[in-house]
Amino acid sequence: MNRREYLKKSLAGAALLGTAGLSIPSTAKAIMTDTFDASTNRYTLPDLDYAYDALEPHIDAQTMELHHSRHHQGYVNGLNNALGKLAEARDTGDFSLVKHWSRESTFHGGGHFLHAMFWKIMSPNGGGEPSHAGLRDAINRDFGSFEKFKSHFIAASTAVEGSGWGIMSYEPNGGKLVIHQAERQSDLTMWSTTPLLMVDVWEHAYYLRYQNRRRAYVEAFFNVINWDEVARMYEEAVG
Ligand code: MN3
Repeated sequence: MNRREYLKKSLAGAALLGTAGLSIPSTAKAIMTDTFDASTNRYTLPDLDYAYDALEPHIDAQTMELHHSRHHQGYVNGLNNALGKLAEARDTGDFSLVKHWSRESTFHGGGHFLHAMFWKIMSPNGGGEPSHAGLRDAINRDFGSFEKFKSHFIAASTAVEGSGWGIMSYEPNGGKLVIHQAERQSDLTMWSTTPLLMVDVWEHAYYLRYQNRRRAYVEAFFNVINWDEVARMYEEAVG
């Protein structure tokens, strides 16, 4: 996709966001669909909507160029590589490295998604406070005031242990904005996903019946999956 097409799609996504209020998932979906090239089955690095020096003096041009062209590209490559290795494992039936490639796909997938969104939520014309009434009201409601939100966000972002992110998210079940931290990209969540199917693998979920045989428990779990409910949630997530 060239820059013009990407911009057009981004603008369409922004229009959608306007009608849906705080519809962060639609932005996430646009990122993950716009950067996926179905013809090669690979994710691609999205163009920025502005020049590398456009965020000066707040973020310098060299940092932006290295961050986008080297670091983000590295996550895109890592994600494609991991997804390829997992496809290979499905073909050969050799899942001996599934833990490694699952970690890699989550780490790099989280990195790709968060960086693509990071570029989108910055602008040379940014700063100040939100003018969108719905977002302003939600921040006031959920954090007390814009100033309190800002203090909280800065404190949480500054205090991330090691590498990671400070994040404000929409928590769709409670319908609230939340601030949280991510260590590394993702430990171990991929932020663009809406959970549809999950199995509790804490020992408390299976130890009495299966002792340390977690795999037998997960295999047995497939006998009790309510696929009708999974399908209903899938329809909701797809919209
Ligand atoms: Mn980064």
